[in-house]
Amino acid sequence: MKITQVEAIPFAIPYRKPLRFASGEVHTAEHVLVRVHTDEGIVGVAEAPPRPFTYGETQESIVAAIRKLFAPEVVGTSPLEREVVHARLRRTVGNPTAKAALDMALWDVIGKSFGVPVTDLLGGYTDRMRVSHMVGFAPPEQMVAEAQRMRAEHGITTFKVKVGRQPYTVDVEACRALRAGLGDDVELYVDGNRGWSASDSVRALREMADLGLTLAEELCPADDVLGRRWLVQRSDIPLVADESATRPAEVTRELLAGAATAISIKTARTGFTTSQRVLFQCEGMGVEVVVGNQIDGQIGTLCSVAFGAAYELTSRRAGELSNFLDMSDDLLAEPIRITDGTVQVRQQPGIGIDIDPDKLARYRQDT
Ligand code: MUC
Ligand code: MG
Repeated sequence: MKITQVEAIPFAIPYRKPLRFASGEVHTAEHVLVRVHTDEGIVGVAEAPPRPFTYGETQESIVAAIRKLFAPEVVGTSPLEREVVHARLRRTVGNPTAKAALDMALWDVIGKSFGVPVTDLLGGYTDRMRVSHMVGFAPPEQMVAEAQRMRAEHGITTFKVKVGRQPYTVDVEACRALRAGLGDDVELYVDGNRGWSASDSVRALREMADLGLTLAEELCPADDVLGRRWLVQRSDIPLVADESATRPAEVTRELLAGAATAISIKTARTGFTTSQRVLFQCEGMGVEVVVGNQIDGQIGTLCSVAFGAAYELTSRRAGELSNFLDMSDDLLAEPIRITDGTVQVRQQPGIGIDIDPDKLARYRQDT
């Protein structure tokens, strides 16, 4: 089987409610649908979310990188030659979400050609993931109301709270309101998106010590090299590297530097092939992981579920899989359902992404 064509289709779907966090905000999902066609008529699908505040990519740059650089490199290869494909993609630096979407679309082709779900090809550990919901910046009472609604409507009991504002006490108050409003039987953890200094972070964690937080993600910038080590030494909970650990070498650097003690794995930036490498690195070093959210739509969420459910280590913690709920619509023919706080792996060959052609026609921006 040979790859015959790679499509990069820009589309835009507004959010009903924007997600706000310390490094930016998202009002519209301006993503890129990636489709890999083969000479056997199998089509693999995934999506790339531009996140300029994290990777420098834009929707236009992703489309250009795929059309001009990556498609010519992969057309003519077999979808099974993943090492060949990746060696060629590595000739171009950066562009993580463009490369990741292409990688996942290849795995979708492979799953479809063997007639098995990608989760089973990857590791086949389980058929579902528990869901963690990210709560963005808003007045505390709105943050509490959102979390309560997620619990009541979807059974979600794990919440990642966005922090990193100035002064840090604004976020301490929001976390306090969430604990008071939700009670002790929910899991709460925080993500600063690099918004605080190391000293703010230490003070904030001390002031929230009674809230039972389980993780603290990317509280201060990766370039605060000694500050991050100092913070790790003063924290009672794992410090998760996200934006500072976007590829295997960065994971190694952060962990060996003592600057982080857990890793966020995002299929949106490392696809399935490189996410596997990051996962096995963490497993080998005895480091916990979280399946993170790149503010994914439903296509990206199905990719995270397919990967997260494949392994024991990624299934231990709830994955961040619910923020598509704030989008006004999506491209899937069959929307994802979150029930009892879990999302099921689609039991069909590949990742299980069936695109609704009418929705694609409505939201695509290249026609
Ligand atoms: C997250 O975990 O940080 C916001 C910025 C980003 O890079 O990803 C999202 C969620
Ligand atoms: Mg994060």
